[in-house]
Amino acid sequence: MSTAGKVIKCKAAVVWEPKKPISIVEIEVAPPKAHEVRVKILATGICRTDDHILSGSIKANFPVIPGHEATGIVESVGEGVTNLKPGDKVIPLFLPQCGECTVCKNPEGNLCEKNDLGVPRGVMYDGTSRFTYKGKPVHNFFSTSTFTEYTVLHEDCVVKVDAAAPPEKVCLIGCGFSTGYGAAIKSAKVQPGSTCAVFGLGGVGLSAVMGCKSAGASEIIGIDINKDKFPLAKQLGATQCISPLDFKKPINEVLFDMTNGRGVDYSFEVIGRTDTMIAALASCNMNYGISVVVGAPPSAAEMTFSPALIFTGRTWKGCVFGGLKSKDAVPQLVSDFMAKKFCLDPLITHILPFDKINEGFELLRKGKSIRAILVFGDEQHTRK
Ligand code: PAD
Ligand code: ZN
Ligand code: ZN
Repeated sequence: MSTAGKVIKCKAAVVWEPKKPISIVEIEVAPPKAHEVRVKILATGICRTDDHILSGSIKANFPVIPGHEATGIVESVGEGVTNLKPGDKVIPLFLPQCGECTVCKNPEGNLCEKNDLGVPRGVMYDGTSRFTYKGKPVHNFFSTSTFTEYTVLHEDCVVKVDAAAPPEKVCLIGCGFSTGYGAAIKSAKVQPGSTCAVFGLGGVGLSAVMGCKSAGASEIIGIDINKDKFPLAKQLGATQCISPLDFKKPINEVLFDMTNGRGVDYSFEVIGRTDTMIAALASCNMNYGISVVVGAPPSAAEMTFSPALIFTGRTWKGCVFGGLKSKDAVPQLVSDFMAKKFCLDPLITHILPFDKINEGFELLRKGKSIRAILVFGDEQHTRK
């Protein structure tokens, strides 16, 4: 029996307030309005940004359904949707690409003006949510909300991908992989033969390592306080891995020593801390070095740093979603994955049934997982 046009009752992970465990409850998901699509989620990864919402370090409107890295199938479409139909395999886009705004029209821009990042409203474009719990509205998150069996997305925030793509793998292209890989190839534009330093070797940092490698960097130094991350970083392309805890001097001085006093050509902060953002900046060459902030800063953070660090010529920039235009990049990256141009398997350390979402977050917090992927229904039987 078709569910199109009807309210769907399904399981979702709701966060009622910061610092409280997620609870799985039955919610109601309204049908899509004009230019929206309702999507059945098949697999969704747990990214550190979701944990920032749970910890309260990034602002959100509560109650909220987090999750933004997923693969799904279109269940039904609203009026005026012409490029998607029920049954299409899709990836939600936490960074929209409307194609109309000044940023979308700028060849270098990717932060579409329709985004709901920064100070999120947690609702659809029309100011309302499609989610309710016992009749009361529940907010969405980053225009996506994927920790639910069904979600509703504006057509700017979803894109069709290869129907044959394995959902529990390509969901990473919806955030972690593209963010790190794009930071290296698009935002920093890493050149062949260059030296790179990646601060933070989680799912996003390891993807940056992969990006540096594919761009032809000759030296890639991985930095993390958790040495358990080193073997995988080396497998994915890091030439050396170091822990700041093993040195008395600041890590930027250690990196200068390792690069004949020149500093690295490119550095990436993929943790989300202000001290490591400054350390990463200070680690790159004082003149032509490029340092990219990828880690999401806490909403309330401010920092002080010596202007001499940039006066000499360093470039300091940040990027959301690796600087990639989401709707253009995601289907292409899925095709590249299907053509075996890169591998996602090493990033997936756990596949868990959706009900074990709190366990998935614990694994991330304890530094035991790279990416835990939550799967619904039959997908539970899919293994790497
Ligand atoms: P993760 O928690 O899996 O990885 C972070 C890594 O940093 C871990 O391996 C930690 O051990 C390590 N670490 C923590 N503190 C330090 C320290 N002081 N020095 C060195 N290493 C340390 O997270 P992730 O890979 O999922 O995400 C990384 C960041 O990127 C996080 O802040 C997340 O919110 C952000 C992000 N940004 C975007 C974007 O579009 N800019 C997208 C996705 C994620
Ligand atoms: Zn993410
Ligand atoms: Zn736009």
